[in-house]
Amino acid sequence: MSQTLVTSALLYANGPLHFGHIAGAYLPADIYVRTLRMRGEDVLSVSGSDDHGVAITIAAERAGEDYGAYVKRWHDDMRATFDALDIRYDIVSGTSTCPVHEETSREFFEQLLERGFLVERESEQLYCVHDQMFLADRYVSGTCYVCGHEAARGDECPACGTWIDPLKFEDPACTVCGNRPEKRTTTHWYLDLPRLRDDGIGDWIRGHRWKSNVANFIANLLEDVPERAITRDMSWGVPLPSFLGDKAEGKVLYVWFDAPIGYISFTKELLESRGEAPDAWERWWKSEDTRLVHFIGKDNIPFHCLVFPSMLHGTGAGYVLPAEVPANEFYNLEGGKFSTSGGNAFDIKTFLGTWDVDTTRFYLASTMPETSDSDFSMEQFIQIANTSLAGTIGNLASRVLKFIAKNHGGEIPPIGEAYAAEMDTVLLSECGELEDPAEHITAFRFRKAAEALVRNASAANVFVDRMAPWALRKEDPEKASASLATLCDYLGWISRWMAPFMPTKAQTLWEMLGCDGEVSAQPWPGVPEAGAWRSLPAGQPLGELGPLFPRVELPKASA
Ligand code: B3M
Ligand code: ZN
Repeated sequence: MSQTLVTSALLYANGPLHFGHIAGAYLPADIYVRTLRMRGEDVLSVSGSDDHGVAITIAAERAGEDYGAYVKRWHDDMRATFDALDIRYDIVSGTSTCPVHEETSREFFEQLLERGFLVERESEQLYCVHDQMFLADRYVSGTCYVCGHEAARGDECPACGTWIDPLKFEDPACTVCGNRPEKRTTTHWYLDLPRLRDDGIGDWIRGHRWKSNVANFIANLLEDVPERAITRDMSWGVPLPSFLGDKAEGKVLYVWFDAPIGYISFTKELLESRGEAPDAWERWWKSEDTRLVHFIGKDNIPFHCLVFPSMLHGTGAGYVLPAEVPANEFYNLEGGKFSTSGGNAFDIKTFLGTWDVDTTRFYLASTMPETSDSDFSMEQFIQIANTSLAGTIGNLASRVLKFIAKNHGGEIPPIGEAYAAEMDTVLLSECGELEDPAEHITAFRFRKAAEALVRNASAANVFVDRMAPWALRKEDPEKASASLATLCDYLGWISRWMAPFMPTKAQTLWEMLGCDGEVSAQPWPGVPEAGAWRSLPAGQPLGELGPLFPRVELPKASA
């Protein structure tokens, strides 16, 4: 039986989550997993924090905090944001705290070394005599030798995106003390990407069906793929295997080497915590039945479509390769980029103090940057909340349920055999085309899925207008009652369609209909088929009614 293993990018424990991350890699994963689960599929979902790397050590040093405490603070903040947004994973762990992460990462190193895919080299690196350390990545800065940008970092130029070789800087400076470093010899291990490409990963990449925006990105990647150093001279990270002896001393794995392995170590941690057998994780990671799906932002494409698959393949240990990498583009804040460091970001927890969580989730899903960059706009947020949610779904629920409360004693009216077929024909084929939102969700078209949900609800509003039960009640009470019973059943479908996007509101609607249990635990309904879709019994008492989606407006005086 097929099973789906879902991962969301491990966020650097170096700042808060913003809506760009959420719309990019976390909310789509959550909606996807909720949908698959309702469809009865076997799913495991994994995420957490990426705790290593120079960006983090530098920031912790500046904050005067020790690395572990600094990372924990941001890790906890990430969890709190997931909770606030109702984004759930089976496990949210961290690469510095997961008890099996070091061992798992070193095993990768050993397997790759053994199979000849790691190359050991002595090379010159920049060394700061003042701070007595080699200057990995961002510990050195200088003028970019490609574009002339003055604040290029040792790993990358923020202006032109070049992967920087810091030895080529004419004016290198230590980021910590500002002094000019000198060159010293040190040993590092390089991942032999050219060999891995020729060993089969190149063919796999060329033969794989990628999402179109991903395909464009990786088309050029293979041509002149370089060897990449996967070790660093620093103390924060995963220490190298001890059998390497002295030359490995004071070195750790490069953050981008150990981070994706976190997906595997977190899976092990989860299954162990559930009391499963020590090798239970292999049922997920080494099974032909697994569909591995990585939710990421576009800046992580090379690592998830080339480097990590190369590592998985290179171990020879039978790991699955990703089936889908639904990478999203960037999500901008009314035109500007969401950036934690640049300060141009909403604090999500503060935002949710004012605005409803499910409305926020729905808005983000409706504007997700699936195929091109998109914008978060407060004006559009209000508009979608008031038209799609309050105006369409909320209005439907309220006009139907209030009417029943008032005129039918608050109980679901009987359908009456005489009218059932006619009601089906009118609602299911004459009021608009109904679509199964899951068809879009499983194809990673979340915006279309959100539209389908609203369109399905609009069809019911058309049906209400056509039946006009308030008028029909006098001429043909039985037919009026049949139309209301039909609408109640249909609202039951809407609440199930809503559940992956808006779990709390879906549950509220479910309870308004007087239904028991969790709506998210109901089977996914698909689209209704005439004659075979009703389930609510006549006479079922409605639950407590209230506005499902109150209208919203921007505060008048916003300072
Ligand atoms: N931490 C980059 C990022 O947060 C990196 C992702 C790792 S995924 C294994 O965007
Ligand atoms: Zn220095």
